[in-house]
Amino acid sequence: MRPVVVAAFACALLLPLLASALAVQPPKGINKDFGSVPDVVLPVPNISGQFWFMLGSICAPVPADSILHPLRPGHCPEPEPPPPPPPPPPPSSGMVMISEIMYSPDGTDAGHEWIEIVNDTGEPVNLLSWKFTDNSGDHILTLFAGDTIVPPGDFVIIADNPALFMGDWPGFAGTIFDSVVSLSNAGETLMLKNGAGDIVDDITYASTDGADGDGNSLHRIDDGLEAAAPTPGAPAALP
Ligand SMILES: [Ca+2]
Ligand SMILES: [Ca+2]
Repeated sequence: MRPVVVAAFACALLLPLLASALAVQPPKGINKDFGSVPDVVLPVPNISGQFWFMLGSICAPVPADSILHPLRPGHCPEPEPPPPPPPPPPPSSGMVMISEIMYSPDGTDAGHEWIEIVNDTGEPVNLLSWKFTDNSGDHILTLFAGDTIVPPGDFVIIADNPALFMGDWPGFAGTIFDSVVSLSNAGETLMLKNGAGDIVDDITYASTDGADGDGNSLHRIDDGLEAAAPTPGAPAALP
């Protein structure tokens, strides 16, 4: 007879006798990690008081950190169902778009023009390698302050001259990119292009939209533009 079989018989025959001799009540369950259904469940203590149990012909110890479950005779508890998967992230509901245009500041235009863009995608967007495009071509974005990764809902500024922008708006504490922002006071089409060169957004403005040198800027409202007081880094505050 093979040693394993001999051991199984020894467990099956001797350990119940030992349990009876020591008058120790068997536990009411077995470790949940032993998920298979045994024909025989026979908890018995060994000499040191450690519990063992029978799974068919296998004599196995109950781990010290086991969790005992109520057990019907001869059956293991059903394994716990896996936890439900986490809910999917909210779908992208919007886009990265130009949200505000300061094309004709009150006073000198040169160096004081800027645009604002908003990440309305619901996910962080990295603007590294993106470009701002106007009628004079593509313009690279150079990070001046903040981070190229824009959290969902955040606004960032693309300024022609970040130092002058900060002089005009000293309370601004967000991300600023330096680029070429020299916008026609008559109007033109502005675009954002991602790192692959795809056009992510485009908007066409005209002086007839307003905000031509009167201190206001143009705010993106739905698919249109509306003149109102500038709000760099914040949503439009329309009257
Ligand atoms: Ca201008
Ligand atoms: Ca704004």
